[in-house]
Amino acid sequence: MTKQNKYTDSIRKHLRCFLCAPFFMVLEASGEFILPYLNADMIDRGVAVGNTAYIVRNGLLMFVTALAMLIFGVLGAYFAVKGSSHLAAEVRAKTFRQIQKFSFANIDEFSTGSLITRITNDITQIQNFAQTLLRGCFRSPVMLVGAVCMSFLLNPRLAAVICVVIPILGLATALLIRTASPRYTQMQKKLDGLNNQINETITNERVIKSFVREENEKEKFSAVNQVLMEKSISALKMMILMQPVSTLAINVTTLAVVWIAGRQIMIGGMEIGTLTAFITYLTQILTALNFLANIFLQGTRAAASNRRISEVLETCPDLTDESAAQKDRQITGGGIEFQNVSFTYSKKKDPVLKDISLKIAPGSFVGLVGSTGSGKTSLISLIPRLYDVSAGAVLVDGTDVRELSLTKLRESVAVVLQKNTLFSGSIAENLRWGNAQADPEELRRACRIAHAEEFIRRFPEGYDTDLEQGGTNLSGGQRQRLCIARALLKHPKILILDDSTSAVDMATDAGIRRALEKELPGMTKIIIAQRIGSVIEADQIIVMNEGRIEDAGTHEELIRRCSTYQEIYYSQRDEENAAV
Ligand code: DCP
Ligand code: MG
Repeated sequence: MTKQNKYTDSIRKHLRCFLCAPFFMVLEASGEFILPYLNADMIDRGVAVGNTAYIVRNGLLMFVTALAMLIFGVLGAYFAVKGSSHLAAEVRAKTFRQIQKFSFANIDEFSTGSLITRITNDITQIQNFAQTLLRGCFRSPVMLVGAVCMSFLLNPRLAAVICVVIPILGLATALLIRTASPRYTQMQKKLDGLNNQINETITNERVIKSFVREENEKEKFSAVNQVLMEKSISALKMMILMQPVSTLAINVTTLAVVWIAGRQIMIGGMEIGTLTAFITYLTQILTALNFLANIFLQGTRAAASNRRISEVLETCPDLTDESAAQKDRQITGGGIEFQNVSFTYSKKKDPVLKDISLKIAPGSFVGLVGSTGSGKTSLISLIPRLYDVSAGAVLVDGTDVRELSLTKLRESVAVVLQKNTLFSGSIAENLRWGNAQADPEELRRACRIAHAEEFIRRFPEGYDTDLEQGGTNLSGGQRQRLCIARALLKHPKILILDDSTSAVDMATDAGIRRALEKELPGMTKIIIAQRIGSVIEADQIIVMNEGRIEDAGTHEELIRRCSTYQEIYYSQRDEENAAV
C-alpha cells in the first residue's frame, strides 16, 4: 500500500466535498474584505456628512454581504465536516481490514493498545486536520493577500508596518512547529502505553479481583496516565503559546498603526473611516496568519499520526496465501506431516520447537502430552498456520500448508484453543460461528457429541440463552464443551483439542472421546491433555519435552520404554489412588 492511495481513493470518491468546502470558504472570505471597505465608505461619505440615504444604502449592502457570508460559511463548514468524516471513516475501515489480515506475530509486534490508538485517536487527528485544512487552506491565504492588497490600496505608508510584523510572526510559528513535532510523536506513544494498560486491566478484571490486585493496577494506571499527561502538556503548550503571541502581535501593530495614523489624521491627510477599515484589515491579516499557523501546527500533529497509520498499512501481513500455488486444492484426507520443523516466536527468542519430524495418518487419534512449556500449543498452532514455521515444513494431505488457501486450510482444521473465547450473543449464534447455515438439528448433534446438549437443555431458554462477552455466565467446563461443539460444526477434517476438557469431569471427558470416535471416525483428532487417561486409547501418543519429541508410540509401547511418560503416568496414578 503506497502512502498516496491511502487518502486519494476517498478524496476522489468525495471530490464534491473536497472542492465545495474551500470554494465556499473563499467566497466567505471575500465578504470579509468587502465589509470593512463598505463600512469605511459609510463612515466617511455617510456619517461624516450626514447623508442618510447613503448610510441606508451601504447599510443594506453590508447586511446582504453579511447574510451571504453566513450562508457560504455554513456551506463551507458543512462540506468540510462531511468530507473529512468520510475520509476518516474510510481510512479507518482500510486500517481495520489490514489489521484483520495480520498474523499473531504482526499484532504482537505493534501491541493491541497501539493498534487501538492508531485506529481511533490517530485517525481522528487526521480528520481534524483535514477539516481545518478544507476550511482554511484557501480561505486564509485569500484573506491574507486580499487584506494586504486592500490595506495598501487604502494607505501604503501604514501598510508598510504590516510588512514588519508578518516575517516576525512567521519566524515565531516556524520555531513553535519545530519544537512541537517530536513532542506529538512522544505523546501518541504514551497514549499507546495507556491503551495497553487499559486493555490488559479490563480484559483481566476477574483475575485482578480474585488476586486483590486492584490497588496495584490502579498504581500502574496512574503511572502511565501521569506520563501521558506530562507529555500532553509538553506538546500542547506549544499550541497554547500560539494564541497569546498573535494577540500581542495584533495589539502592538494596532498601537503602531494608530500612532502613525493619528498624526496623519490630525494634519488632515487621512479620514477616520479609513483608519477603522485599516485596523479591521490588520486584524484580518493577523487572524489569517494565526489560522495558517494553526494549520501548520495541526499538520505537524497529523503528520505524526499519519506516519503511525502508514506503519500499519505498510506492514506486510507476514502470513498470507497470496502466492500460494495450490489455492484450489481441497483438503480431503486429513493426514499431517512435520518435516524437520523448527519454530521461534520472534527472531530475538530461542526456538521453542527444535527439529520436529512427525507423521499423523488421516483419521487417526493422536495424543500429545508433555510438561508445561514443552511446546505442545506451539506445535499444533503450526497446522492451521496461526504461525509459520521458522525452518522445515508442515504438510497437510501431502501439501505444504503455505501452498494452500488459508481459508480452505482453516475451514478444514478446527482448533479449540487452550484460551478459548465465546462472544456475546445467544448460544446458537456462538455455535453458528462454526457454520452459519447449520440447522437446529445439526446444532443439537454437535452439542450431543460435545456433551453440551444436556446443560443447554436445562437453561430455560435453551439454545437462545444469551451469553455475556467471553461467555462469562457459563462454567469453565460448559464453556469448553460449547467450544468443542462450535469446532465440530465446521465439519473439519482435522480436529485439535488443546487441553479442551481440562475443566470437565473424567466421566464426561471419556464420553466426549467415545462420541468423537463413534460419530466422526474419519476425522483426524489431535488431543493435548494433562491427564494421560484422556489419551490412553490413542493410536499414537507423542511425548514432548523442551521443544523436542522425546518419543511417540502407543500407551503400551511408551510405558515400557519412555521414562518421561512413565513418570507422568505413575505420578498421576498415584495421585488418583491417593484421592480415592
Ligand atoms: N512462548 C512464547 N511466546 C508465545 C507463546 C509461547 O515465547 N506467544 C514460549 C513459552 C514456552 C514455549 O513458547 O517456553 C512453549 O509454549 P507452549 O505454549 O507451546 O507450551 P505448552 O502448550 O506445551 O504448555 P502448556 O502445557 O502450559 O500449555
Ligand atoms: Mg499449551
